[in-house]
Amino acid sequence: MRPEPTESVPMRLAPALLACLVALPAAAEIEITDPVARSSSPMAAAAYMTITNTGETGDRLLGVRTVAAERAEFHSTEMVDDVMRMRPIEGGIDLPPGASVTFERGGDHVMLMGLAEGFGEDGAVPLTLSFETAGDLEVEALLQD
Ligand SMILES: [Cu+2]
Repeated sequence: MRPEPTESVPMRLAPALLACLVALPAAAEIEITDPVARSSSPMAAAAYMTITNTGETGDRLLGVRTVAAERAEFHSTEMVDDVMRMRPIEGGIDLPPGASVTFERGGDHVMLMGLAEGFGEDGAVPLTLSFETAGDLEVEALLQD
């Protein structure tokens, strides 16, 4: 007797579910948790998440790109004379073994400028994070109000 061939059913995943799934990294050493995005104006948005190097070798976050905006870069935030100033983080971000970097509101963040038409229409923003060792990892940041 032959086993019945299993039928493969193409699935359309809801963005929320997708956001969970992409937390499983392509390279096992980098873990990305809670990726979310928030639009601050019709022109710009920021993305937040925690990136952890769970491996035993160091890595380095080199850059970010997206089809959802003209420009994507890492920013730091600092208070200068009671004014919040953002500036691009140059030269990548080191991730020694066991280290995490957290992008969060009011702190370091992923800045998206020149939002593409239909930005976040399906409730998520696709981001590609480039690592020196782990290579490119895809993330779907869940769009929040
Ligand atoms: Cu910024």
